[in-house]
Amino acid sequence: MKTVGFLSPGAAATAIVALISFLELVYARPSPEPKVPARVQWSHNRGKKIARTALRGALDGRSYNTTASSTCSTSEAVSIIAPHENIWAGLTDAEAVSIVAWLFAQPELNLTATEDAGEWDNTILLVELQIPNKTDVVSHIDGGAAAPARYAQVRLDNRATEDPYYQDLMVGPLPLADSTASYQPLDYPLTRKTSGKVRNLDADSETLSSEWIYKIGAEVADITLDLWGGTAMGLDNDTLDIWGIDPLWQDDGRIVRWDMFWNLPEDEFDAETLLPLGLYFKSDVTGRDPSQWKVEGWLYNNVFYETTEEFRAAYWSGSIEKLKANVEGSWARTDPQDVSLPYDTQYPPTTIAPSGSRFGVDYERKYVEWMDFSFYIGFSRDVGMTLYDIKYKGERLLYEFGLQEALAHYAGGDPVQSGVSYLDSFYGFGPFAFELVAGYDCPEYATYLNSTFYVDETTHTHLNSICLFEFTTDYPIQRHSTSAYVSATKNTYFTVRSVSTVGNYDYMFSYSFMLDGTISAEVRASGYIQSAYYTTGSDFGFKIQEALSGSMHDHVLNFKADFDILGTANSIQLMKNIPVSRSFPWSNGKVRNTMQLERSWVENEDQGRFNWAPNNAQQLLVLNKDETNKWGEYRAYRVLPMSGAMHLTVEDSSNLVNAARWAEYDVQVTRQHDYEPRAAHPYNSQDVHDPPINFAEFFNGESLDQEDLVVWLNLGMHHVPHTGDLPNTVFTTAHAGVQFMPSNYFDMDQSRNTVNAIRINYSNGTATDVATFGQKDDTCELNFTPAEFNAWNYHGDVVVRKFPYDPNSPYYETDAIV
Ligand SMILES: *[C@@H]1O[C@H](CO)[C@@H](O)[C@H](O)[C@H]1NC(C)=O
Ligand SMILES: *[C@@H]1O[C@H](CO)[C@@H](O)[C@H](O)[C@H]1NC(C)=O
Ligand SMILES: *[C@@H]1O[C@H](CO)[C@@H](O)[C@H](O)[C@H]1NC(C)=O
Ligand SMILES: *[C@@H]1O[C@H](CO)[C@@H](O)[C@H](O)[C@H]1NC(C)=O
Ligand SMILES: *[C@@H]1O[C@H](CO)[C@@H](O)[C@H](O)[C@H]1NC(C)=O
Ligand SMILES: *[C@@H]1O[C@H](CO)[C@@H](O)[C@H](O)[C@H]1NC(C)=O
Ligand SMILES: *[C@@H]1O[C@H](CO)[C@@H](O)[C@H](O)[C@H]1NC(C)=O
Ligand SMILES: [Cu+2]
Repeated sequence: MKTVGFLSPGAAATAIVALISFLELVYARPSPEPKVPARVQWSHNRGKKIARTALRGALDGRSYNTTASSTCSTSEAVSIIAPHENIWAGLTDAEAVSIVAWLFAQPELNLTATEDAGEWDNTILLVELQIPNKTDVVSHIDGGAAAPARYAQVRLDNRATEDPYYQDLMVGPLPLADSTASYQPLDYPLTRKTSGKVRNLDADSETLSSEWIYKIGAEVADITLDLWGGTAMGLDNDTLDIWGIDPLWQDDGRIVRWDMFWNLPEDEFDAETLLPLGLYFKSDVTGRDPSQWKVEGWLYNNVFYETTEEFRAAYWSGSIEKLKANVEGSWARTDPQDVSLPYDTQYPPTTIAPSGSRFGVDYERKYVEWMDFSFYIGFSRDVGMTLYDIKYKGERLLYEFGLQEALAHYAGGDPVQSGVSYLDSFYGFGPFAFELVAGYDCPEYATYLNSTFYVDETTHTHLNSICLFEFTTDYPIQRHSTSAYVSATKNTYFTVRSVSTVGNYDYMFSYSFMLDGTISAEVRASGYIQSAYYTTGSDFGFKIQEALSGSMHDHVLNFKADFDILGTANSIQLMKNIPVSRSFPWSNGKVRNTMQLERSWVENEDQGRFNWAPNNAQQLLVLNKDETNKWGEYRAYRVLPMSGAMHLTVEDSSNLVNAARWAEYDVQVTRQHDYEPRAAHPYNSQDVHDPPINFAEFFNGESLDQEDLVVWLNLGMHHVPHTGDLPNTVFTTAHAGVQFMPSNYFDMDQSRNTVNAIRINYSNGTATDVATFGQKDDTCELNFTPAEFNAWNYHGDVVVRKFPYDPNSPYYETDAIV
């Protein structure tokens, strides 16, 4: 039952943004001192308060202060207790320590501590929770069965051999006990059954730099000095760098690289990927013996030279035109420049949370409740944040929702741009989910969580790397005007967000929850583009500087949405708007040109890979055929692309072969199997012909009729960088997203459940009644200080050594790719 209260005519809430815009505050000054608080008066609507039910009592302990002039709350999320353990949370410190020690005690693994290891030693790359099988988790959390046994996933880097390989192992059960602890190859999640092994093409990275790449740089130092006044020889005074394709060419049993020269920026900005120099060389680096590696040619100004001697001879003969270099400048620096916008130095409008956070978090278990939604947060090295057990009004909608892989597939007229197709989980999203910047990445009042990942016998903690917040949009979720009244409802939603900076690019991932029951995932890209030397021509990009081309590329990001709509027996219905010519009993025998609906089912996996229909004409509905609403319609959730629902332009990519078959369609539906938990493996790039996970092999004609289904969705951008990508790509337009919205799932719109709505009756020029439905009615005084963060609290990553275990000497260290 709603309690409805009325405001007297004329009393309206004051817009806080207007007040704050008038505040005189000094920001970002170089001193860690807290600033003097400014105080403003925040008037709440008057009306009757009602009990909040959403947090199931968690908030009931807080009294709503109806006394005027109390201080506005700035509290973090209410601390709550999750209904069950977070089965997907990582290993505890004690578990990680015990596993590392146990691994070192297994003589046949022949492990060397990373600190002491060279290129011919075996090391541990990863110790992480092996995500338990869905089947076991569901029978535990729904069926009351015992909690599934915990195992660790261990990734070894076995380099004490001529044929170096990575190997995935499963170690457990946890806690490790001498009598039961064992390890076994982890290949059930892989389509390739080779005991979890995949070759390591990166085993000799140090030798490759010192004994190969820089030696070649030294061999042509006469030319690089003449062309660009610098060298790339592995010396401190180098002003050039050399790097190239990823994945390496892997055809005909050979491992072939293309590398190129880049200018190193001399200032502190990370602009190297904007400074290509247009000189490329090819080398065959098959095997582990550098004496067998061969330079196979040079490319400069679109002319190919078969040997270094041929290139040098041509160069010094004067027959080669010296091309312009890309050099740093203000165009590549992200600090503000030419600042002269009107009123720009005044504080911009901002949002605040005057009542404090209106949601609950189990900080320890990383469990969240907001309004009628709840979910658990998992975090892994490969993909960063994943959401589990997403429920709405007590029913599970999604068992798992998260990123699987991100591809940046370039193309170009030169072999390096043509050869680059980054599969970013190789680098990992977890290690690069850096601390968020309060007030910029998330609202100042957000609640933050840490995330932890394993590296080199230590655990690193990214402080404040996941943010949780509510936000009220600048538009209502509902409104309607008549000649007698106007009604509107605030659109307040909840977001969980993290940002991973994988090399030059920053990916922002946001999962949001709306009052109507909609869930969305969005990804945005910023950071530095990877650019091309301009001689590649207009087929592959725009010219964006004197000697620079924006290198065209497709970003394709795959998300796993393991729906459980009213149980795990689900089907996919496609419903299309189609044009028809049709006559009706009332149309006098005449055919009318009109439209109608066409429905079909995705029967099996042979039909399970498809693209969104042109003109957005097709709806994808996930439903349980046995569950209908009051009107006999299926209770469904619809998958609705917001923008950037797409697939890879390149067909049967020469770079990727079988390593990213998941990128080939917009939407792909499979039957859920415990042995198909992931669309991609981080080492797919190491063996593109026969990768550990070939997604195409998931499709083997299985029925999709009333089965447990997984929808694999691709989001991304066809990115052709233009001058607006300099110095950085902007989040406003480099954006893609998808919504899962209730479609006949309820008997009516669920956003009617919020009291944050208004109806104003009016007549003959005046408002006659104002209904506010019991919105919070107290007045508080806003202390603006907490709404403005203290940037001096930014820390970077905290590291704790696990082997030997040294919990009492944490230190700060942040590793980025560049
Ligand atoms: C309510 O406001 C009064 C007056 O500002 C204050 O003394 C009291 O502590 C507040 N109570 C709560 C629970 O915030
Ligand atoms: C164990 O690793 C070392 C290098 O750390 C290597 O020299 C040795 O051959 C390896 N032993 C076996 C049995 O593989
Ligand atoms: C870089 O340093 C080396 C010695 O460390 C020196 O021989 C060389 O001339 C220097 N190069 C340049 C470009 O200054
Ligand atoms: C994050 O880690 C820091 C340092 O260990 C700790 O003080 C803080 O309480 C952690 N935050 C959360 C939300 O757990
Ligand atoms: C998970 O499921 C796979 C595939 O059915 C199975 O091979 C594996 O043993 C299961 N893992 C555990 C820990 O039970
Ligand atoms: C005006 O508001 C009151 C109170 O909600 C309602 O009873 C009445 O019907 C409204 N009048 C119109 C014309 O909507
Ligand atoms: C509207 O208001 C005006 C003046 O406020 C009054 O003269 C007029 O009679 C009103 N009309 C109706 C229909 O109530
Ligand atoms: Cu891009």
